[in-house]
Amino acid sequence: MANLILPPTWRIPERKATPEPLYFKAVNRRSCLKLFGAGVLLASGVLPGCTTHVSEEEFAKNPKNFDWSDFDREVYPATRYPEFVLDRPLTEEHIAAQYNNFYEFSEAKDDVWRRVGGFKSRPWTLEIKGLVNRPQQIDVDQLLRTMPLEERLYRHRCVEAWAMTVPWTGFPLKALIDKIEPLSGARYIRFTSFYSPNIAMGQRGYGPWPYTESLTMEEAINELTMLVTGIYGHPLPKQHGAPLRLVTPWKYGFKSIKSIVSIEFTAEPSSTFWNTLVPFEYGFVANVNPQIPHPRWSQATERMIGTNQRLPTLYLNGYEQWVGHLYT
Ligand SMILES: Nc1nc2c(c(=O)[nH]1)N[C@H]1C(S)=C(S)[C@@H](COP(=O)(O)O)O[C@H]1N2
Ligand SMILES: [Mo]
Repeated sequence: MANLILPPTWRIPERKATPEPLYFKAVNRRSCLKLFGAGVLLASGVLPGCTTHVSEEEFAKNPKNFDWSDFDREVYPATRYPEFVLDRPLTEEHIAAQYNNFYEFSEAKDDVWRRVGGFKSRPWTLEIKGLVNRPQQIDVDQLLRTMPLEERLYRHRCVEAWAMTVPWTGFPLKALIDKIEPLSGARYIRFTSFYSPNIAMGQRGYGPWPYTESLTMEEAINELTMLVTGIYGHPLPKQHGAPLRLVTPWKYGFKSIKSIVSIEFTAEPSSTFWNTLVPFEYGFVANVNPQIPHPRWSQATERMIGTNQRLPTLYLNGYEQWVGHLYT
């Protein structure tokens, strides 16, 4: 799928050489053929359909994308938190699960889900460090036992101008922050993703790896900010950032760092992956704002994945009522 987030100078040459629509078809056809085998495809006449997506049933049969623990199976689905209602339909699960940004595994959005099989998301330890009273290492199952899991329907807006609406399961980051008692000097939080270049081939390419992100403390304790462990009523599949990722729905999607291994409380803002790699295109704050165009495209509208419907982009992605006061 088109790699927008990187400027043209970073794109791999073969992709630039082929006009985009042709490239899409070629990739999808190749992947489809791999998945089903050419014979079945031709016999069933499914081939033209392969320019879009594999079926939901086929997706569910891909067990390597799930490392669920026994405890996981007990806690889902979590109760839906009614406060967050959507102005648009939910994105279908198999659509969201096959269109991902996860540069550790692929630059192409439509094949991340096929490349995460070798990644182990369990057992998983989250390290909490820096300016806190209770630095600690927590096993993710243990964390799930102690945090108030709930489901929320959120909009998600990528900086590349595609969007989706999904039911996340997780807990407010504030619930964790309250337990670990940050020191008064802690003004920012730095999140770090895993580093396994043997499994995540993308980490052999341009960096700075591992992927990092950062929020101010005010943003981190806002009730919208979630640490997410599940989606569509079950634990996260790996392509969505299992076993634990951030979700800040009023910011562009690149802030919502996946597969987090550490949370560090700091006095100063820290460097982040995209801001370091392409500082002139991706800022630290990264709030959704239709009036501030990206240097290479407009942010005034967004394309819903699945339906391709074009919708106007809202200031703070429609979450002004919750977070508007942080930016006046
Ligand atoms: N570790 C890591 N986290 C990441 C990314 C990434 O490449 N690596 N991509 C980000 C971007 S640009 C987006 S839009 C979202 C996509 O989340 P999704 O694939 O679950 O829709 O993840 C974000 N978190
Ligand atoms: Mo993104």
